Amino acid sequence: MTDFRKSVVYQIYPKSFYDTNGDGLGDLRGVIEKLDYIKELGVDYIWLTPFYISPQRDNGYDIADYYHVDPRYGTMEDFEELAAEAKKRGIRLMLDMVFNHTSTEHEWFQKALQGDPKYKDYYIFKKGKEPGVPPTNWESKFGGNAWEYVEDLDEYYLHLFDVTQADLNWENPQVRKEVQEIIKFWIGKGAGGFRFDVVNLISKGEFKDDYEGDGRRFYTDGPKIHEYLRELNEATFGTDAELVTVGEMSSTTLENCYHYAGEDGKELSMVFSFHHLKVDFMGNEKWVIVPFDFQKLKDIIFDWQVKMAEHKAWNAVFWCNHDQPRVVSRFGNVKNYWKESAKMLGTVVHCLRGTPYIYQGEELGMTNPGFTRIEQYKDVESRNHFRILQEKGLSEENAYQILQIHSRDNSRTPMQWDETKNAGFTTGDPWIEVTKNHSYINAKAELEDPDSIFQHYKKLVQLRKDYDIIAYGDIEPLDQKNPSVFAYRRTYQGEEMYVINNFYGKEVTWKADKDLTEFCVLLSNYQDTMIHGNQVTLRPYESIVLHKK
Ligand code: TEU
Ligand code: CA
Repeated sequence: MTDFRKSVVYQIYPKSFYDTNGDGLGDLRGVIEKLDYIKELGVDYIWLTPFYISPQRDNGYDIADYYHVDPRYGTMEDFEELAAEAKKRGIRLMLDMVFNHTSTEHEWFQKALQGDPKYKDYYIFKKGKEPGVPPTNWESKFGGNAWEYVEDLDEYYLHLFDVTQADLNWENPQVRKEVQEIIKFWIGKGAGGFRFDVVNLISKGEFKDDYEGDGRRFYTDGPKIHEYLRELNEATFGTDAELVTVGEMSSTTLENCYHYAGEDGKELSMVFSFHHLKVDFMGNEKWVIVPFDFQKLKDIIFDWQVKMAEHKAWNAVFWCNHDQPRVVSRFGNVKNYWKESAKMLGTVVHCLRGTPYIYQGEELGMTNPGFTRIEQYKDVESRNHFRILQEKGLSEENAYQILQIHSRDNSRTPMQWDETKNAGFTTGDPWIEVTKNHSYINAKAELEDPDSIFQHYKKLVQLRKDYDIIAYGDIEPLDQKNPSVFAYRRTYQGEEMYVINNFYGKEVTWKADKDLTEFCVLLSNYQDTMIHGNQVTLRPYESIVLHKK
């Protein structure tokens, strides 16, 4: 049996991965063609973001038909071939399930709009507080009020995301039944697991105005969330221990995650939480420019590491996904220490307690593209906020600076396969521009270079397989207040591991509580190490993993 604690997951955003028919959009056949590349990295699972029928307002997170492959991505035969070819290589597919909302083009919503009472109750329709005033003052995560008025019905429907993403009514048992059927269908098609999109938002609490925030307190980790997850688990994936699940938990709490990802397996295998990726926000406000808070980053990661372990609950650990800027641009140093900092960041995450996720291109050290024109941005959230920021009085230049740092498109540029035009992603015109640095940041070059970021990630994946201490060991933060070093110790059955990382570009000497010369160096990002007794001198972004039996 594959143990998800010893596994590593590789996330693929098919639209930007590899295009096989020259239409500028990546496709499922593109994933099939690149399976050997993924195999080379050594990962166990691929998480595929949505490829179902969708108008693509939110790149597939707006699903109009859960049972069919969008022709832009291929056919059901392509999916089946992909599942079979992956299996041959010992790789399993985790499918992305979006059940907080559907596209407004979904048949259910279309029937609801026509006033069909059965389907109206699939969604959350409410009367306005008074003519012209939405039911609550909640804000959509993509900007503006979260309710949309439908004249024919004289009612509003809830959309926590885009106006074309209508929230489903999980209170309705019929909706929960539909969801179960969809999951069973994909298990039948060979899914090896699931990632559940914003799944902690499905249980809406009271519909009240929020005078202190944007409304999230009323629907995040809502009153029936654990009940719904247990029901789903029992009715579908819970019957097969081989199926691994991860829930995307928006603005969640540790207390809830102990249950979402508890050892009893009654809900999910593990959770994504995002608090550690808000350290360059102002509170919950992401559309600002502030330097990242290193102390906060460590405090949050360690808090989650230690407390989830105490409660025997399991984390997904990650820096990157299709909603986050590239980590080497965010916390590393692309200009002077691109390679060193990308490797260091990989090590920090992969030696933690939890299942690591690698987002396509992260293993190459791909960077933010630095777009300078709004036409280059495709993401609905980025485009909305570009407008909203200027409505608030920011200059266009300022709005661009913010997008360059925070836009979700930073991670959605095409995968950089080689140095040729369009980075070898497509022979046509790519749907989103390729980042210019593909002349040297690309898979072909890094597969050939024994010292590349790719090779470092490959070693990290292998280390988790070779050393049980990484998968099963306890974790203890070290020198947590150190202003530039991110260090921790893992322990397991008498074995010890030190993971010591310089997070900055200045040399620093770090003192351990014991003699480090007795340890073996398992991995580092320099040719040698400077260890003397219990002291280690760390060069810019130096990262060392030490082990003792
Ligand atoms: O994202 C959920 C989510 O709330 C964020 O990641 C969001 O994109 C960000 O906080 C906005 O600042 C999931 C998907 O990963 C994302 O791609 C979808 O757009 C979203 O749900 C809606 O389905
Ligand atoms: Ca294509």
